[in-house]
Amino acid sequence: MHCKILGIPVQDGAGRMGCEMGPSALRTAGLVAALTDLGHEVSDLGTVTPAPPQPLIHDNTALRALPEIVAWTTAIAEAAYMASGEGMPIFLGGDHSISAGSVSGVARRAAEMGRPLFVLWLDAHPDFHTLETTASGNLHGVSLAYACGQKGFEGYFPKLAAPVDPRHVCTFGLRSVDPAERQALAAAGVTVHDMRAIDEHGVASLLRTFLERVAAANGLLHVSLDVDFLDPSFAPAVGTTVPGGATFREAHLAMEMLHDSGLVSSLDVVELNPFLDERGRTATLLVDLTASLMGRRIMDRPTRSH
Ligand code: B3U
Ligand code: MN
Ligand code: MN
Repeated sequence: MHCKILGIPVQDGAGRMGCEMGPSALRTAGLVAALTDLGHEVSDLGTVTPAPPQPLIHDNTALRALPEIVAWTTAIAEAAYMASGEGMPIFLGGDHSISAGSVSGVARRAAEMGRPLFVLWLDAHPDFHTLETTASGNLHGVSLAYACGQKGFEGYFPKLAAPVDPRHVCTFGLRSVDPAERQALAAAGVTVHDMRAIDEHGVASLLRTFLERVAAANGLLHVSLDVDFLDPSFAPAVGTTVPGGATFREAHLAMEMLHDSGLVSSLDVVELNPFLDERGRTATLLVDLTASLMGRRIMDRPTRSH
């Protein structure tokens, strides 16, 4: 596989500073070597730079850094479109607002290829607010809703070439959902596997069912990995820790199954805040999880997927 790494040092979408150091920490933790060791060709395409921000006014006075995030989204969507189609773009955040651009860019490419794009959103949060409903005003909380073509982004965020069908989205690991998001997820038909569902049914059965749907539709699959999907006890480097997250083995199992499916066409690794890390352990874990997604395994034996 040809891995194409893009650094996207956005922090204005999160409530606190530090995510701009995310790409550097992931590179320092050995991402390129981990992928090369697995036999992949790796191109580090460097750092995306934002378009110049334009003034924007919105009725929701809580919104923070709207012009900056819109400018980033424009640039990221273009970079994602250019990097996709062949090989495996890996988008290094940056906070989760970067996925407004990464998902919309790869969705445009998938539509041109005549393939449906599916999205697996590994996160404590669904990030399904609109510009009207977000109370925090932090725009890392709106990226999935935007990419799915939810209402209210017109005239602010770039027009979507190909909105993702919300019925092709699976949110996985949720445990912090605001009331407006709960309602919007249900209305849009997003698949929600919250931590309760993972506790009851396990990662393997829930993920297998989703992957079978992707395969049956001949879909492409974008995976968006928010650090807070993981339990903060071993992934502390994130601004929005929520207890009760995925364990070390649950996360690796998900990555190993994703690899075995052969369906993943692009990946986000987001919300790493190295300022909050403990001697690089979260960055190292994210590199190891990315390696599992790209084929590292404990024993040289394929996991049975059926
Ligand atoms: N839903 C809340 C909290 C949140 C969303 N994403 C993160 N935190 N990381 C909000 O601010 O929109
Ligand atoms: Mn998120
Ligand atoms: Mn989150």
